[in-house]
Amino acid sequence: MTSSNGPVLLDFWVSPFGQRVRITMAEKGIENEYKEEDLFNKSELLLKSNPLHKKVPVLFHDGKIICELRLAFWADFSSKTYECGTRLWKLKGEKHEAAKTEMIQMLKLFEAELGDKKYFGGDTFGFVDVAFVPFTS
Ligand SMILES: N[C@@H](CCC(=O)N[C@@H](CS)C(=O)NCC(=O)O)C(=O)O
Repeated sequence: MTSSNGPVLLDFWVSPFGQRVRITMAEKGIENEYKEEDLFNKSELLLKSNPLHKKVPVLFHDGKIICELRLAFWADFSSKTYECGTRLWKLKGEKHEAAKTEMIQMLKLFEAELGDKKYFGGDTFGFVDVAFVPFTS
């Protein structure tokens, strides 16, 4: 997604969330390329790398995309499938149909996030897999 070898931070200068990342990187002495995002005209890079929230900061490193405290976010999102699934089996008619549409959208987001990877974190079974797998039943 980016051509740089080192970490690349996609951010907006005044973002407090971005500043956390910048302060941490500075404290740890990690050099990175900085890309300023225009939040009023969001880039393809932002839309593709954080498709659900479309927010900065996004950190790219070693082919990985890190945003929204990503693993915690996906673990939390997996719990939301339960709430939606509950509506699926409890409700009828239009509300059932709405829950069905929502569930399909959620699963598509999971599918896009998993991509060709074996597990959510890459090659090893991890936190998000443990969080999500029980809900597939
Ligand atoms: N939970 C996110 C929050 C990030 C966030 O809210 N970023 C704001 C900038 S400070 C943003 O990108 N807003 C764009 C929008 O709301 O469209 C994180 O921890 O990174």
